[in-house]
Amino acid sequence: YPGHFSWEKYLKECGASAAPAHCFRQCFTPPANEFKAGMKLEAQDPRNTTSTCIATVVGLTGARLRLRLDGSDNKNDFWRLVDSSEIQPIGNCEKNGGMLQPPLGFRLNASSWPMFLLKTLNGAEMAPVRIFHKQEPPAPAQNYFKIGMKLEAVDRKNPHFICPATIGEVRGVEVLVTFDGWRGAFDYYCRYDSRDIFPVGWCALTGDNLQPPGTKVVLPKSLSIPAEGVTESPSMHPIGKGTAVQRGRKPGRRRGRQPMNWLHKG
Ligand code: MLZ
Repeated sequence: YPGHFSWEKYLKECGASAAPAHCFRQCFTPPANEFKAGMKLEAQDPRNTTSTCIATVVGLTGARLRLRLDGSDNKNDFWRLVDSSEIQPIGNCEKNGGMLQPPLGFRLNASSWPMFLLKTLNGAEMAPVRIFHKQEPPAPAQNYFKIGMKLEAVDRKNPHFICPATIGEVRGVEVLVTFDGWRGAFDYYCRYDSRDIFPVGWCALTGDNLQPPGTKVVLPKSLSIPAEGVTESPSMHPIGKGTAVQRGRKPGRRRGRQPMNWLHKG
């Protein structure tokens, strides 16, 4: 459909190649998502990972769940793959001798937690054990990523987004995930076996919504903001006036070549 991003065209245009599937800690065929909105489960509190809380599925996107901790607010939703080891059926914590905890930022007084728990679970639709995946896929034996390989990655600042990205650096067990067309604003380092990175084509398989690349151009070194300690000279700013370099695009005027042939037409 119009405006849909095509990896095939984009890879050709960039002269780049996709990171092979064996680089990733993901299933070759994405896990089925049989969860429904409203179902409850146990999840590790992302802000306090030693505590197990009750969470409600508030949304579904591809092979991921949008989760909200019961007793928390709606400003701290988080996303988990359905085969994540950080989600479990209700009853799992107790079975292993643990105790369910109130989330960080519990709305009520801590002393009302036992009653809150009772009420939140009473008559709740608990996600059935059979729709959980037995295990997370195993991590690849080593970091097989190479600089320049393309992938799909969770934007950690906007974790509902999965976006086209490029491996910018490989450092031991870590990789630098750089988001195409965003000039570094969303880049991060992660382990090669992070569950936030996926092979090209993942979203197409899961039905998750892959964002198109940004349209911001990487400025040539000669136009970028000088490093600290570097004295500015007028020659450093061959275009425009003023001290700060114009990094944003002026309305109605596009600077440089903007190939966007990866948009399907019609
Ligand atoms: N509204 C935000 C979304 C950016 C998403 C970038 N993902 C790599 C913005 O335009 O800043």
